[in-house]
Amino acid sequence: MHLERSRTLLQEALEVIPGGVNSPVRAFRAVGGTPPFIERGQGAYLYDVDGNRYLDCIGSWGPLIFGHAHPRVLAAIRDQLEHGTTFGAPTVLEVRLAQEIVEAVPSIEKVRLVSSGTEATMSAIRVARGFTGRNRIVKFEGNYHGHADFLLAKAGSGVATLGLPECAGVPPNVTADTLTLPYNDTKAVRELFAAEGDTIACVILEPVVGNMGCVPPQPGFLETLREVTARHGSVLIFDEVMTGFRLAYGGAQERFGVTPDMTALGKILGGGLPLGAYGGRAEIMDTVAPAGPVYQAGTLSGNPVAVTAGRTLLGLLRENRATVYARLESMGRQIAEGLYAAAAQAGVPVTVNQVGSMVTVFFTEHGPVTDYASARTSSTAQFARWFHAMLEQGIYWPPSQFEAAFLSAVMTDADVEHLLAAAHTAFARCAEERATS
Ligand code: KE4
Repeated sequence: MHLERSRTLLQEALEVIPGGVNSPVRAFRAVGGTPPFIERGQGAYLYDVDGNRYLDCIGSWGPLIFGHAHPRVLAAIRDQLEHGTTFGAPTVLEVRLAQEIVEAVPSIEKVRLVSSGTEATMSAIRVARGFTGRNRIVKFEGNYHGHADFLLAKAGSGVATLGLPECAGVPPNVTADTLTLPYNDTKAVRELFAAEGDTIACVILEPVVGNMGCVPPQPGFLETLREVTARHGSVLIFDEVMTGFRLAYGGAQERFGVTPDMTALGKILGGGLPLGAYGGRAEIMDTVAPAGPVYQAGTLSGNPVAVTAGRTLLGLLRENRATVYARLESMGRQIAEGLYAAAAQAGVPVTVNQVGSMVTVFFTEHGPVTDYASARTSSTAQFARWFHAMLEQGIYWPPSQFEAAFLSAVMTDADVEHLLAAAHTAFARCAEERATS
């Protein structure tokens, strides 16, 4: 596999863009090597500037559940472009998308569209603070909710990937009201709320974590959060930017049968274009300006082109609802079981976590991985070796131990076989390195 043109482009990029990338995890700092510069995507595949083809197991970090350049999505975008790209004024399109979100997501009675997942979570928390009149928020170690200052405490994703102790530039007073608990620690949640529940504005979490690698909620965890927040008048926020429309059409809250007070959305919602949303009970959302006193705004919020892309992708999911989630589930399970078997055959100890079409291989012999502490027992060096062995065989896996892979509905059985065959070779190479190191 040659990457000459990517190497050249990376040098140019480093001259004018911090780290050469517009989002840290893309830089391959956690795994080393040169990130391929991508020229185009088509279906389940990416093609880089050196002519290499990859099976895409990232899908732009979640949005592309039906793969790249889906013809229905492209056609809808082209049609909308003929009418213009943005108006900064109300349109029927955003009303229709809002109606579709209300219909799809159990917790959402009213919704505000924004342009990213960060905006969605940041705004949801401001609304929860405004609605309750309280300041303190609870998040969980290894959960990432975007890069709003007050959320960069023990975050996951790029913060975990880069091993940043905390984030420079965030004044201590800004995170002073951010309490962080271990994920899945029901006892710690109960103790905190018994002692101080009436001071907590909200709890925000990834109902299935993707940002420390895939970590599902233990039985009773979501139900406990629902119980204690209701009892103490705190707002329960599910950050479903990653899980929304992926783990079920109604997201993790539909899959697990636990309805939060508010939900943040992104990724799939935008159909591959910049779009996020936050919503919840009408009495909470009616505090948002201009209906109420909590201010939030955005020049391109509800952008008609992004809304059109998102509505088209949601339409594809609705049309295929009976089959697409079952397909993603069975493919996810087949890949998880196949990865585990391949690692066992090579004698490489791993823990594989999988929920629906989210999968992570943790290179640890100290499983199960149920929280950030157990996730961090993984060998990032072993993961890096495995990652590059997969990449050299044409499998584009997330370049971090602390991220989840995302499967797409356009992957074929042959793609799955290719992935698992590559994994066998990659684990064998890890075993050789272990033996000689
Ligand atoms: P954005 O601002 O990147 O659209 O969304 C932030 C966000 C919020 N909540 C969850 C659960 C998320 O996963 C994200 C963003 N996820 C990362 C991947 N782990 C995006 C990739 C990146 O940062 O480049």
